[in-house]
Amino acid sequence: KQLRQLSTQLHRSTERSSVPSFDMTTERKAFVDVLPEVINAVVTGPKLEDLPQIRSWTKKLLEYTLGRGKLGRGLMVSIGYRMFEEPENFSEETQHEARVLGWCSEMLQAKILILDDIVDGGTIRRGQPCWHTQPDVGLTAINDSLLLYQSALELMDLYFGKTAAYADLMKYFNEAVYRATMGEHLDLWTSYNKNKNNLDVFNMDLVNTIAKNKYIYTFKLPIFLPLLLVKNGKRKATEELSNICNEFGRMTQYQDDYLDAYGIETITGKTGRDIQEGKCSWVAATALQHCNDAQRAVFKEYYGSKDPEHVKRIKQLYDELHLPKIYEQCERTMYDSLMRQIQTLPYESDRVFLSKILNAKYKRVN
Ligand code: DMA
Ligand code: MG
Ligand code: MG
Ligand code: MG
Repeated sequence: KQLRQLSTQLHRSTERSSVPSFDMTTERKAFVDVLPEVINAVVTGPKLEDLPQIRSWTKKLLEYTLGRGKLGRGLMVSIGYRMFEEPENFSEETQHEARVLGWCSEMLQAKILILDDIVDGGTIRRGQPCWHTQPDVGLTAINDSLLLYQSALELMDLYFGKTAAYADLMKYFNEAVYRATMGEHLDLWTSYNKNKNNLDVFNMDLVNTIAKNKYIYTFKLPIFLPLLLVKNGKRKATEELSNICNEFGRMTQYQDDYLDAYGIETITGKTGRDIQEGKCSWVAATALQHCNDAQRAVFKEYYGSKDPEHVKRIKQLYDELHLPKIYEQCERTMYDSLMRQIQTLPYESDRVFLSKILNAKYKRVN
């Protein structure tokens, strides 16, 4: 324990005195302003030179799927660079590259969401019809999802292909995609609809395993990416930071699941489908922890049905079990525990950065 204290003191004595500040509105605008350059770089890329049809289709695809997101991942990359870098090493050129990289992580998110909406039967995303429901798209959306992701990889090749960070960039993206794909697999294959009446696997452990995999690309990726652009960034890419990212992912999944049942569609920009699809969500697993036998029978009978009356009955059960109150307490506990973990990080600017993310996510409604 003494050694740990000593090492923390040593770290703190070497940390810089001033924490870089940023204004969210300004940073968001600067980030959004890079999008036309990013789209242009993709469609004027060498591989599309003789393919005008693909050029215009890709442009349409990128504009439609990137335009209306919350941009949380992209902003984490761009703000992460500013916050993780020592002021004397900061450069506007690298800040610009961080924004491009931020858009690559937004493209990965858009790729995942196109597929997720197909397999989950989604219809509305970010307040507009899902890409696959567009009249001229349909199941070609599967190929578009790949096109979108390959565009992100191409972009990274164009901007970072000759840099020392390139191999690690690829490694991080590959890991994130692999994990998200495994998370999606578990999410789909453990649904109640696929295992009717078998609630053995429907528990919080499964919710957490799904979350851990699904959300690597949401926190670990955009928080570790800027460390590849920071001078000596690797020394900050610690296991402690990785654990914090996992906890962020868990909290985000619980929130996403809660908002699926209790969110307001015009605010979340999507339609809740977890009850209909029989997902092993935080809400379902928590409900089962609190059910008596009669309530469990109701769950067994009506969960995983598309009949609106059945969905209503499940939501009524959630209300009877006071899910909103349980959620509020659970979110608070996770917030406190994450804040404590963040305060153990050795650099003040990192603590400030991660606390800001946490405060922005806490009690989110979309
Ligand atoms: C999909 O989970 C998310 C990832 C990370 C693959 P989800 O289906 O619960 O997302 P959403 O509620 O946005 O459809
Ligand atoms: Mg899904
Ligand atoms: Mg979904
Ligand atoms: Mg969801």
